[in-house]
Amino acid sequence: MNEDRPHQPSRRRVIGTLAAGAAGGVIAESQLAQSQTPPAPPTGPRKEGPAHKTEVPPGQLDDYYVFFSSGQTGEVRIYGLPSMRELMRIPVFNRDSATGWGLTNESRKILQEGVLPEYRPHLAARGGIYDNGDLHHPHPSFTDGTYDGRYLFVNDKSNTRVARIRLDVMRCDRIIQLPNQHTVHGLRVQKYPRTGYVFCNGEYRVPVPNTGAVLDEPKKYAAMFTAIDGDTMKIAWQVMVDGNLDNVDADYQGKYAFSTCYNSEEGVALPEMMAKDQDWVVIFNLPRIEEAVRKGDYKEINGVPVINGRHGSPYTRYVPVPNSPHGMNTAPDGIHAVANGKLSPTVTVFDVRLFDDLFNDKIKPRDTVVAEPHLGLGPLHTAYDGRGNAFTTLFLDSQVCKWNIDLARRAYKGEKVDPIIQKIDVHYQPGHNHSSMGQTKDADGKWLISLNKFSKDRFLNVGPLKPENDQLIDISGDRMVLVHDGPSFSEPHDATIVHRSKINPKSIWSRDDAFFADAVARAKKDGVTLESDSKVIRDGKKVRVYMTSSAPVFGLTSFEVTEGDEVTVHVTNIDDVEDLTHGFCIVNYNVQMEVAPQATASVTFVADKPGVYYYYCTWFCHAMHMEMQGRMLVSPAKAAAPK
Ligand code: RUQ
Ligand code: CUA
Repeated sequence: MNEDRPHQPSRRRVIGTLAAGAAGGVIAESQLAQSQTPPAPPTGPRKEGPAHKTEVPPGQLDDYYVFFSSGQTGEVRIYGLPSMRELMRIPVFNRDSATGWGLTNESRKILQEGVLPEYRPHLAARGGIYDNGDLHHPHPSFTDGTYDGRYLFVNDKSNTRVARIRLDVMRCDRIIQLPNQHTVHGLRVQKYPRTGYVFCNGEYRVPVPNTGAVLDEPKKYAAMFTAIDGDTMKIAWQVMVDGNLDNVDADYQGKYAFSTCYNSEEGVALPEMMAKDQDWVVIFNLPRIEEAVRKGDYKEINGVPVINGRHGSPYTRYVPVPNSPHGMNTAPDGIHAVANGKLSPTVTVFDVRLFDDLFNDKIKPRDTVVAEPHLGLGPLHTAYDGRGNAFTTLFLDSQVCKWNIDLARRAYKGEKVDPIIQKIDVHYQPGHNHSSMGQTKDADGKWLISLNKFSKDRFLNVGPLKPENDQLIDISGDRMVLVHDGPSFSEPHDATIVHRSKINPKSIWSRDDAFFADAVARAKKDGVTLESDSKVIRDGKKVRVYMTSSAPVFGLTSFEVTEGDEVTVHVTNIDDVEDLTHGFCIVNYNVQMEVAPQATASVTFVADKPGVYYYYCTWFCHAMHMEMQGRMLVSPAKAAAPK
């Protein structure tokens, strides 16, 4: 064991360190021997120890899952916390060579169905699929105020889409594109009684409908607030608002959602958007909106009930807030919600219990504000520890500010108290932050991640394009302590930290999974049993190739098709050993897919070039993995047609 640890400190240094730290200063030989030969790390859940807090020794597991968005990369990344090791990537709006996301029939169907009919002709030349996405906000589904392990919902700002990821298999199963709306920026979910609604903010204002009849007349544009039913992934309703919509959150009572607006001026150029020093938060009254849908108080546009939520409507209230506010964050106490001032050094604290009175016109909009502490420059997002403290990122100051909500309320009433507890430098320019379980009523106040947009000098220089820096901060004590720098590729925009007890993924696929139900149905029509048959079915110019994969062989060592055939290859991984994934790639044919244990994956292409083309396994599965191969023989079209 010792030969694995060449950098072990010398015996003398160990004695010195231990002696300095020990109360009595007397170190027994047996203790010393123990310190030099640590026991083999146990497997299983991580135990709290005196070692460095982020260290998760080999063989031990992290305490939390972190779901990172990846911004313009368009995927979701799963990290373990506190180690901050990347565990997995889930392709969503991007293309992914490893898994074949965007190449397989199963993924293409999801991506194609996620395009509105009006945009399908526009994408026809690209196979009906968007190639890019801008994934900002990953939010898991709730039941009763905390995560329930069913789904993760994510937005695509760039093509106005929302995707759902199944947390049992960590794979995207549905995508929808929203009509009447231009971008989805803020995305959060209903926390109570369950999700329920997925709330989606339209950031840019456009003509509704956007047909070209209205062009350069910004006063005629509108932004839309959309509620998707997370169970069906259908749009429940939309609310047309004044101004625009940036970020959103919801209460713990299931009554209200609220969004920040940075463009109350309704401008289309920067000076216009910044003209006023106050914008607003718009509050949506969910029961009233549902009532409007029932009663028919809406206009149907592109098949969606659109409710008028502009100033003066019974469905919304607009609360003035300084100045171009950005993040919107509900506290785990179920009482407070914070709008982050961005261009104002303040955050605005609401007491959501006052919203009933506001909607009944018993109080004025600003009466719902119970604190507005001055924190520093560029407040963007706020996280919570569940003990009454809040942590706000200060973009311009490159700091995280810890402050106390109760002290802020007292200061707002005129008491001479300072709500600020501590400021810590982060590196550099933080956007989002997120605390462990902090967006649920189970906030546990242990960890905070600060997602910093710039890393500058923190890492080895990798050229003009630098990584970003996700810093881990220990918030379990009275003071914040920075414990880890985490470089990452563009752009971990936001993250959600979920305790591992909330999520329970499968280790191998179930054969009846809906993800490959289409392939199962096709096989059935062809009289093929996917789990045992390897055969070729010819149906005119269409050829369906079925084969199993079992380390280290494919069910077919070759198959023959004719130039011009439309070929669909189905591979079923009949290995049922955990982690025994196969891949299927055809050389020079733009075909590649991953087939995890007990999964079926399929891909369709035209065999348009005659010759011999090897297919091979791309996931290292066996000592004979290199030999896991076969040949596709494509005969020239002329030879196949007898004269
Ligand atoms: S917003 S950096 Cu796209 Cu998440 Cu605040
Ligand atoms: Cu199968 Cu490598």
